[in-house]
Amino acid sequence: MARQIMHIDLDAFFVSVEQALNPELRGKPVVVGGKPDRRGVVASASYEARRFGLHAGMPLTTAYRLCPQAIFIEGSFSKYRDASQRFMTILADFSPYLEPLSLDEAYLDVTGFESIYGSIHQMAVALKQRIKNELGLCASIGIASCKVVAKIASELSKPDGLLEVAGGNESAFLAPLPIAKLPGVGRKTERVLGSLGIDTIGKLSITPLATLKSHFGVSGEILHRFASGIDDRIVEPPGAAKSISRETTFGKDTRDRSWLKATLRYLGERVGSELRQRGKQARCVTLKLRYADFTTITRSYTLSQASHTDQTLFDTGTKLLRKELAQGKQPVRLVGIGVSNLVEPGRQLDMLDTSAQRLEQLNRAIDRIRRKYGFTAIQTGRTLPLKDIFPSTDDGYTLHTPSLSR
Ligand code: TTP
Ligand code: MG
Repeated sequence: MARQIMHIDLDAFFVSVEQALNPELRGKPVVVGGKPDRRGVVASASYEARRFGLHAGMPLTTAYRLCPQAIFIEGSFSKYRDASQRFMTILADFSPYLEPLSLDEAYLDVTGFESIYGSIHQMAVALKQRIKNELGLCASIGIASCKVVAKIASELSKPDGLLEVAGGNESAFLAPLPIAKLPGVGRKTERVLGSLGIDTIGKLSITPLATLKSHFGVSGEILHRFASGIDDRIVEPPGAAKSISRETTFGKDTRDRSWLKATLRYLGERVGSELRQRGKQARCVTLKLRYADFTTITRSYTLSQASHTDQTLFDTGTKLLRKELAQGKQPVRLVGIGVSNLVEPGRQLDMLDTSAQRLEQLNRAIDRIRRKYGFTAIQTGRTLPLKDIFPSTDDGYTLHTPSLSR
């Protein structure tokens, strides 16, 4: 079933909270950030102030020069935090699949909710209405089949907007937009794309992948996917993925290292694919072993650089395994591998060397094949021993005990 995702962002958030509390400020150019003689910058500008060219990040002195009649407010964070909490509580009333992104912004997975509200559009209308009634704030909402399109839609619809991009229309919707509208395209990327003659998302989407990869490494692939309206990141409630792990108990206790490694590799690939699916990288890898006498140990290793490749998980897992088995304990009953300390991918443009890029591309390619043809459609040499032992389904091997996850 096609997904339905909403991106909700409050309009001129800090300013609007002030205006909701103080009617005198309504309909006027208002700036939150501080008095104009201060060295700070504009945190939020009302839409009336934006008509004078004011925007977030602008020095207050410049803002004053452009619009001396604006009302400049210091602002107080506790008010905004309270409003944010009430905002998120309202969203959670509409769908439990809520992923807050910042104080005034969240994704909501509303797939299937049309049966309750008549349509997703009507659901969004009801949501905006409640935010207006209870908080006195305006929300802009984008609705689409994936996060990136929903986010762009909500921004385009501002202020007080509601924009739905019908499934199938994603690329047509994105095509005419300037590339700067694409999340992840900062000034630097925009400049490089500009030098290649790419100024719209449409042009970006028809640029050969190889060209983008040669300039941006793996980020080039993400740019390309986003530009085509392809984004399979899920809406992830906070805390849902503090860690990801897979473990299994053997049919018979074992000391066989190649067998242990094959299982570790397989479980690591399961963890890796979920990690990439969630769009995260891990800083910590943990090996779990249970011995024949049920003693259970975990050993963790913190990576110097967060990663989400199967290779890193396996290399780190086997390093921990080798160290542990060197102690010559009993046969192993259970093996597991997990990742924690999950982070958003870093600024990859700066950091990636070519071998890391190749690995990452390989992982993406494997993920694509597996999404299409099933998990065991493609296998690494390491996991081959499992092939003769376990039956496989589209979802992977049926291990002796299910590979538990959290
Ligand atoms: P935004 O949603 O980016 O901005 P906004 O809500 O003021 O305006 P709109 O969404 O209608 O374009 O950020 C939300 C709040 O975060 C904003 O009200 C103030 C704060 N903020 C800063 O403190 N500094 C900044 O540079 C930005 C962009 C936002
Ligand atoms: Mg906002």
